Amino acid sequence: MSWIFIGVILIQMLNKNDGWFYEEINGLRLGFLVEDILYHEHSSYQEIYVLKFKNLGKALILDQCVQLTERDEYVYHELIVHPALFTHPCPQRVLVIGGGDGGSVREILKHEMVQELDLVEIDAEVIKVAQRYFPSVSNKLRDKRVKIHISDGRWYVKKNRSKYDIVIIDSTDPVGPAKVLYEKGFQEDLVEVLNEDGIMVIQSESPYLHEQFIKGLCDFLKDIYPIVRIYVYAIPSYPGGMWSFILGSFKYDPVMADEALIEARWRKMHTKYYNPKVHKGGFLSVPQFMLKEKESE
Ligand code: SPD
Repeated sequence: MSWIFIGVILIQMLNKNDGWFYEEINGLRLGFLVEDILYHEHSSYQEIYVLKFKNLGKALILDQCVQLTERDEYVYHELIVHPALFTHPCPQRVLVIGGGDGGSVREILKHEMVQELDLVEIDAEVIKVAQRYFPSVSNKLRDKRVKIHISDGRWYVKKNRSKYDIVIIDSTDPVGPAKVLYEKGFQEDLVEVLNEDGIMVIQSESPYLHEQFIKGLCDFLKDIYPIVRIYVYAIPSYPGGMWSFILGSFKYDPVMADEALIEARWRKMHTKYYNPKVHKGGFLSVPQFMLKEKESE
């Protein structure tokens, strides 16, 4: 894209929004001061922006929703990956659905036990953009353990016959092409690609803005997995500032995981947010309003 064109968009954006990018959701507006527009395209699936925000660095925006900023992406990516991978005693085969920016892949490959990692991303453009603008996030996509499949996660899961220890749903919000990933039918299909002691993690939106959505998701996941745990964390660039993940497991409970064993494995890697105390604390400090028992009182 030419610099003149980028300049025109920037001027239009500045005029329209006073130089701010706003993400709007359920009556709430989260604003980011834009320093530069680095990329803008419509792929076959979505509108893609790379913006430079003041203080937060470059940001990847898909269909007007911030997916990551350089400043705080590690919070999301460490927490979508490590609680599950440390709960499983020997995670060797991992499947990521979505996650074309490579952040989850980078975190998964910190685990020496992982031998094969399949990444199923529907939109090849996301991978290209991440490799061009976010090298610190996408830098492990070319690792020899990683196999990239440009495909719809739903069809990949239906057709695939091999089994995984861990499946991570690192997708966009539950609208458009990603909506199906949050439906019961897809989650039931996932069981077929998980080992008997497998673990699934899915990004699950804002506890404040999507309370009913989270409850619905937890309810049907409980029909599928004997162990379902939600955990929350703070991330400044997502609306509401608090975000959540849900973990479903057939055998291993993250709350019961041996802290000394986690500690021994974790000592061999570098993380900025996750540590063994965060692991336990995340699952044990779920706000009361999110607990089903309270709701039914
Ligand atoms: N509303 C933002 C939800 C973001 C979920 N996906 C982030 C993808 C980062 N790999």
